[in-house]
Amino acid sequence: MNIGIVCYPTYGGSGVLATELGMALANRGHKIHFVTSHQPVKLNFLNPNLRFHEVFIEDYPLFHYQPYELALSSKLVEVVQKYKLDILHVHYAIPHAYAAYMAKQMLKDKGIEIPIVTTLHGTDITLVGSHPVYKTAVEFSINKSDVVTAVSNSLKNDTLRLFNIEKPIEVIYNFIDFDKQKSEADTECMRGSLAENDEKIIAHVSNLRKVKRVLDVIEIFSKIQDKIPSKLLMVGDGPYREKAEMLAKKLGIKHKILFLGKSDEIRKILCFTDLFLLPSETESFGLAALEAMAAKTPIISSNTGGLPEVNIQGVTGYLSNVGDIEDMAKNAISILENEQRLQQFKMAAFEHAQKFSIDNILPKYIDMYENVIKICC
Ligand code: GMT
Repeated sequence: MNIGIVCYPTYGGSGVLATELGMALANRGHKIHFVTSHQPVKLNFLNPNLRFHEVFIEDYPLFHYQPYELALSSKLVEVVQKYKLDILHVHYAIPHAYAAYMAKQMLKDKGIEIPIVTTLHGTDITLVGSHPVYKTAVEFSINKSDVVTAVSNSLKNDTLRLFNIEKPIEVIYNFIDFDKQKSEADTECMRGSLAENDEKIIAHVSNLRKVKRVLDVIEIFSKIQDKIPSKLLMVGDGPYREKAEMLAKKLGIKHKILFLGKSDEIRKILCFTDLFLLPSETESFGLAALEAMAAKTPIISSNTGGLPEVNIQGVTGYLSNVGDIEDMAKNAISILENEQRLQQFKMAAFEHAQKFSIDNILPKYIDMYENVIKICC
């Protein structure tokens, strides 16, 4: 198949998932065309089946906001025609589903029919999409997509609750490529000089936005390190980094926390991590938690959104109400204080992560593409 993929090219979960999906499809012989504002950060160009088409925006002094949707829909029309695409798959509804619908209409005028798949990832529905300033257009463009998928049952239910949706939503979970995970991690899991031998390593990976409750991460760690010798690795960058550093300083634990910034070596870091913290306000799936589990790391998370579909209470980790840092710290300590229990949780996390293996999930995307190409247009 010739597949066009639209996504945010940054470190966010939806862009990472879309890029991994495109690369996996390319490895299986499909021709993949990424149409994005910049080169997706994780895109590896060694595969001749992968192409990247940059959406340029022409600036003009009159514009207060640059009309990205217009530039994207024009680019999609060009790429669909030139490379004879069979399908367009857009990740994150805003504004991609809307731009794809416009492209579809323009192509129709030229006698070309193309099916559109929209994958909902989370905040495009929960935090941003349902806001009154966007809701009408988001609802319209979801309803105009030929197929709609959501990354968890929880996100599907949120979409049906928040919008008036006239079509079925298929749940296709986020996935993990275990072979890649293995090859990118150090075989020996080098802890390097990050922590002393008697210290446990705890990690948080995110874009350090408000929704991730980054300050809770610091508070939970503060309580853990009172009882268990440990270090915290904060991976990623974002608006709450400075606030988190200030809180760590105030609590007198700054020397126990390493702010590593954005990293391309997450799999190596996870390899020697003992526990992962994800106390988010809302989380449609929690790809970061799945990546940690695939690296044999148990999860202490909130019980919001799709997290209970990924992190199983008392098996792969523990879940608590949003903001309940006491409970999260207590659960973390109970896992870390007993080496045998820690090993049990590590193995259970790894085993449960297999459910989301690329081998189980990729065929669902391929079947869905084949069906929609057959019936649509
Ligand atoms: O929250 C993020 O880190 C970024 C955001 C995105 O859209 O890029 O992630 C969302 O999509 C991920 C991939 O499907 C999910 O695993 C995340 O749970 C979801 N984030 C939220 O719902 C807050």
